[in-house]
Amino acid sequence: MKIERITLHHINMPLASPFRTSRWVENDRECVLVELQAEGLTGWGECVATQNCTYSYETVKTNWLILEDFLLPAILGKDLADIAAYRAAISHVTGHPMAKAGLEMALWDVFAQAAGVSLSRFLGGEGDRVAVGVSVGIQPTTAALLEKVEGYLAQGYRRVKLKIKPGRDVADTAAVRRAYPDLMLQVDANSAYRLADAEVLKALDDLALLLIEQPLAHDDIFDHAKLQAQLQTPLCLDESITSVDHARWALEMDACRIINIKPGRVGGMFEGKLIHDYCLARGVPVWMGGMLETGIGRAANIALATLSGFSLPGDISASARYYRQDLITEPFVLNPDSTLSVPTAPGLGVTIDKQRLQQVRQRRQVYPQ
Ligand code: OSB
Ligand code: MG
Repeated sequence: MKIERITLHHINMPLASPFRTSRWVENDRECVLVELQAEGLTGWGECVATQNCTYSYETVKTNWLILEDFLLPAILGKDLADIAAYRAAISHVTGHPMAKAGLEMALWDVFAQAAGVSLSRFLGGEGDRVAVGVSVGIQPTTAALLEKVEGYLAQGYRRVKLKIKPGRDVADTAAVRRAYPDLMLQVDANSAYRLADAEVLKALDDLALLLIEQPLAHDDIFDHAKLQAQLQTPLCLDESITSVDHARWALEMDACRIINIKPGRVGGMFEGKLIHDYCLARGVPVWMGGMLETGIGRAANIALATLSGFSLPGDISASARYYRQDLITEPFVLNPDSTLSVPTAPGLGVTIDKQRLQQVRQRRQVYPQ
């Protein structure tokens, strides 16, 4: 596949409501989109970094810089046989998984289109729906949280993830558990705790949670192993797993018992599939994480989540949970069984709303310049 032309778009989409985690707030989704032209086909990709280095060190501007200076020059004008050839062409670039993943997504889209199949089938996935849940940000009060959760349950979500932080953890989670004894419930701390906080986290053991996500630092597998030894509830790592090697290290150390896979965090769907395959072989459950993606990144996440090892519901909610107006002509809607339908058209299977793209675009650059 001859890579002829790549256009970067810097966009900023207002979120329907602010999303508050333990350490930062997202008010809008600012990100880089990749539009790639090859042999008459157009592929789209989305880099998941936001404007601030909060979740990881990458930002919208570092994504743009790494793409412009290193990744695009490595493939423009080249003939790439497959995704493995792309990985080989950029193997000299250290780090910056989100920049790499955005470009890789556009290539997956093009290769699947060339094969005439949906991205789900191209990746080896099966089924026409994926089980999903909703990630609920930290609310001003416990009462507000209960109201928010009730609203999502009324919409049909059957799995809820609560963001927690010190001081807004056990009581909030216990209140939701009391209101919904059978709800599939889990929490995500985004690295807000230290190992010394183990006593607080142990109190969560009584709340029948599916998992506790990333309580400790983003670069710490060691203390997570010490923490897991003190807990009944499975730990799930998000930020700490950026490659299949990290997954292996974490599982061998018993630093977690479940893994959240985000293609953007691990450098793309290829690496995400490696983690999936590794965990499936070991009997370790995985689930699809989310980064408040637009319809483009959401379509990719849904496709990867059709692999058989994704046994827990993903953070892949309907478009309306994030945006009043998405970037695609047919937004994702929640099915009554708390699933989203898998696009069936070749490639990502979504159509970009060009008018919406123009409204939210801050900058556009075509390569080669
Ligand atoms: O830690 O999983 C996270 C959103 C942005 C950054 C990090 C995280 C999240 C979410 C939302 O929890 C998941 C989603 O619905 O996209
Ligand atoms: Mg997380």
